Amino acid sequence: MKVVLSLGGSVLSNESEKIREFAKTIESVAQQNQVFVVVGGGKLAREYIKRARELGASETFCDYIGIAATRLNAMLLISAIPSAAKKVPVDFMEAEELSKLYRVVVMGGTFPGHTTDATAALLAEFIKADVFINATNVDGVYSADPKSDTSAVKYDRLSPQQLVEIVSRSSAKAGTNVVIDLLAAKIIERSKIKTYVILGTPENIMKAVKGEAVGTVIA
Ligand code: U5P
Repeated sequence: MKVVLSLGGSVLSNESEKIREFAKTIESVAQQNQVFVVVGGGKLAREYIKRARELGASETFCDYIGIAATRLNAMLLISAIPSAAKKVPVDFMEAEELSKLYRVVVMGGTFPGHTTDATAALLAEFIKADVFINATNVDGVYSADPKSDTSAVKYDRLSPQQLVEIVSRSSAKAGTNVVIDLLAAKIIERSKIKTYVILGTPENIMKAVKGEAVGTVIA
């Protein structure tokens, strides 16, 4: 199988032990599958973007700074995965080329205007992935933001169309922390990629790879 894993920067955290656990999981998945990992920018990206904005940078330039942070995080994860390509691909074609030589390819962002959710969905579309796993800091897709709305219900299963509908609804509110970005949802819809939105833990990643029920499945 070809597996695309989107690992949110918050999931990677700062502890080396946590990163090592994810690295071990990725290596174990890679024994029987081709694995592509897209790493988010996390705290590093947020801090640098905030400061660049204060200093007068345009939003596009801030995106470039965010992309640089995602690539730095990708290099950190690569440090813990001996079988991964050392090079961080800058686009999907390069990622595919590298995957012919390595079982694990780790990358960050590509171009401005979206988050690594969308990068990962586009990569999944490009390489015709069998499954796209979005490992984040929420345990699935909810009817509303579960952190601010206690009546929010979690969906175990959604169609791609339902996902687009939910994401467009929540992203209309300023400051809402969306579980997956709208562009990613649209890509999932147009290419019908089997997608899992899971709380990012090594155990949950293994479950999703095995096709077990975990988080929200979009199919
Ligand atoms: N970013 C992009 N394009 C990408 C990936 C990331 O512009 O392909 C920028 C965005 O500003 C994003 C930030 O918010 O880097 C960090 O990525 P993420 O952790 O939000 O996914």
